[in-house]
Amino acid sequence: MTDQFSLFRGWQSIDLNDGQARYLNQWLSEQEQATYWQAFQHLAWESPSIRIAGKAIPIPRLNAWYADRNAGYGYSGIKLPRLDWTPELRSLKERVEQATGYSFNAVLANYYRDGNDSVDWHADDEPELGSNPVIASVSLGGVRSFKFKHRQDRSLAPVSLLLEPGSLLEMSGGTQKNWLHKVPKTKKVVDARINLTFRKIICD
Ligand SMILES: O=C(O)CCC(=O)C(=O)O
Ligand SMILES: [Mn+2]
Repeated sequence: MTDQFSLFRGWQSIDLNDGQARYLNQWLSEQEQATYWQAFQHLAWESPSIRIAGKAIPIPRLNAWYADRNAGYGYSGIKLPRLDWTPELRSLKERVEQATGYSFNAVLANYYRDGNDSVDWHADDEPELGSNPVIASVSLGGVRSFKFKHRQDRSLAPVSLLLEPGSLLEMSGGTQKNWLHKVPKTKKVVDARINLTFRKIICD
């Protein structure tokens, strides 16, 4: 372990005032990280495009959507095909449910090939997630920074964390309603990273 990894183990709560988040580092062992990293190389990664001013622009990362049969999803005009859980995604989902105490029926997987891949300011506030959704986010591979900023209140300072491989970040309460988050691009040389955001789609 290098000293860029925090030494404190156990849930660390992140003070977001009218939002709620907590972070658990070194949650997966190095062996588990290596197993999941290997398995997730073979997810059905896609490079979706969004339309900006009539032009199709590929998003700066790869995506894949795995979910229960009735859990469809789309964001920013992107509708990803729903795929059935792989054994490794299902086992990770069960571990995440155990660690957080919440249940999930879908995962959006993100692949950041290098520091040029990113996700811009957004909230996971699609109507199918319901109000005050709980999102649990697992990181593997390269360390990337993750930022929160409040949607309105400029007196609340932005919050910046480093998402380490093997870590679990849980966002809940008013986080999606009141805050935005992003993974910025970086000019630093960073390893490829896979992030898995477990979600619960409200199905009727
Ligand atoms: O890669 C991350 O840590 C965040 C991904 C994210 O915000 C999302 O998929 O909605
Ligand atoms: Mn998000």
